[in-house]
Amino acid sequence: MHYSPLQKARYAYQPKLPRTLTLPIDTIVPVFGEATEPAADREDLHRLFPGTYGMPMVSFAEGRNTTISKKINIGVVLSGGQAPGGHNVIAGLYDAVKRANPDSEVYGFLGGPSGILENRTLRFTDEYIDEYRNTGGFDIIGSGRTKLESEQQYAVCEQVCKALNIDAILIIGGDDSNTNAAVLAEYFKSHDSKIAVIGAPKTIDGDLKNSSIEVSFGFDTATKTYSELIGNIERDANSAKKYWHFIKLMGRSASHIALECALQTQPTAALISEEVEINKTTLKEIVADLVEKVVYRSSKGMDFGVVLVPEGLIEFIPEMKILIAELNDLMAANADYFQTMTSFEEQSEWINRSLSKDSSYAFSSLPNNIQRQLLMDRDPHGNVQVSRIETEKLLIEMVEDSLKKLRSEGTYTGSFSSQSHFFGYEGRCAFPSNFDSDYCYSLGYNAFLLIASGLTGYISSISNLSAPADQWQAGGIPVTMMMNMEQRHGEKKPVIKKALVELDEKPFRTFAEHRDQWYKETCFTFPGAIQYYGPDEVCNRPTTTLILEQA
Ligand code: FBP
Repeated sequence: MHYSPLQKARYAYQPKLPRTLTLPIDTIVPVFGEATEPAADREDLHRLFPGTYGMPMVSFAEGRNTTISKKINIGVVLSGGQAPGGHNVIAGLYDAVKRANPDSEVYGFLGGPSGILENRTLRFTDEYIDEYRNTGGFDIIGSGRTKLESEQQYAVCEQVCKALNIDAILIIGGDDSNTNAAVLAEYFKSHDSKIAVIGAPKTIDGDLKNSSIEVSFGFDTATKTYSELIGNIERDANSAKKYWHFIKLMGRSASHIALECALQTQPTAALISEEVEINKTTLKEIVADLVEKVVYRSSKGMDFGVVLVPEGLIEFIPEMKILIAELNDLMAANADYFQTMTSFEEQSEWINRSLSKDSSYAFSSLPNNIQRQLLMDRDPHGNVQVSRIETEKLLIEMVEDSLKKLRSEGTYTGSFSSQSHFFGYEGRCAFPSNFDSDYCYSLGYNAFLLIASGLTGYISSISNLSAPADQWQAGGIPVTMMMNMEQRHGEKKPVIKKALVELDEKPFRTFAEHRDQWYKETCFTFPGAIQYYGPDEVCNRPTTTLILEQA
């Protein structure tokens, strides 16, 4: 095996822990706070989670722990999209488990939640774990998007865990996976099974956060990676002064990634889906605004720029949201019939006939390639896969059309030459920043303490994250406290609320205060590559979003 010098150096990196977690493991004890309640839908949630509702918040403090060295076996699963730091959650868990009792074991379920259902596991050893410390990716055990959501699946999970003598499962996932983890915890409890379920907050999208979870892991590294690339493109744009770059950024729903990258790089323009939705901005209006910026800059001799486009934008534009919802329903209800249509012409003719008048108009006004992308396979939830819709190209095409008109009217004489980019996969498996290395290791270490404290239905929580790591607070949050009831596929379901960008909070307000200046002048900033070694302010700075939120 050949290792790059950075890989070797990262293997040797010792992640920082909150001060309490650096104590000898048998001198850390749980401290229970007040009973918790969710902000809404209390009756429904209490009825659905009789065994795990209302549990107290937990933190950890110094004290004699006489039970921590009990032998225990834990299974861990990675669920959903990759996020830098996942390997360290497992390394942190493993180190804590072995520190408490070297005879305890940690198993990895292979390929995501389906690894539990199919009983595919590996048993971690020191040598195996050491190959993955402080590295990006989820290849340590692989990930998958199978949902654990039926009683039948839960019964299989119980059988598999019993067969392997597994006492607890750590589910590392996003909002849906942690919701399902809480339902599984409740299932085990109500079936008198002693198997515990603990979650860890993962997703580069940054939309699993609330008053108790300050940020999901991976957001820090992914946004720094994209910002480096955006900064490089800005320098290129500013050097050649001949291209408008339209950059689509991952983030299936929320625009946290686009907003954070905008704060780090000060682009010419950045669209924020949540603002588009609140203002009910139509596609035409979005394009008109971009055209205004292109024309203004051109009049000042700046025929170049950088525009950030969040991946989920298309679903937040009012007429597109209705169109996509109609398409999802139509395609779900006529899945077999739809499969029989072999040509795109046949499909689009049938779609146009079956849609409402407004949606049919919206659909037919889109370029062919976008229409095709809207008809592609749905994800396991029946939703359109926004990462495969080339919104950045759609915007370029529409801006070009409008500029052509202006040119023919003689009101625009500049040149508009464009380049399109999509940054998503580039950032999901990067070497985790020091922040994500430390945060993830702490989340995993802390998850063991929750399990060893006999808890279930909790999410591992590390808070006070804008402070240096030794001042971070370790604890656990009952998942039911973060839930509410939402309509999902025609049914009311308990779910962890997805955190979208809040327009009245500091990160968005800071962006909104500056964006006019950013397009009127050229204010690009160049964050450069993630630094792992060097001065604190260069290597250990959290995201601007986190700093502004906690200022
Ligand atoms: P998670 O929510 O599972 O963390 O995944 C988020 C994400 O990275 C989105 O930003 C993106 O839309 C999606 O995954 C892409 O999924 P896939 O890896 O299946 O192409």
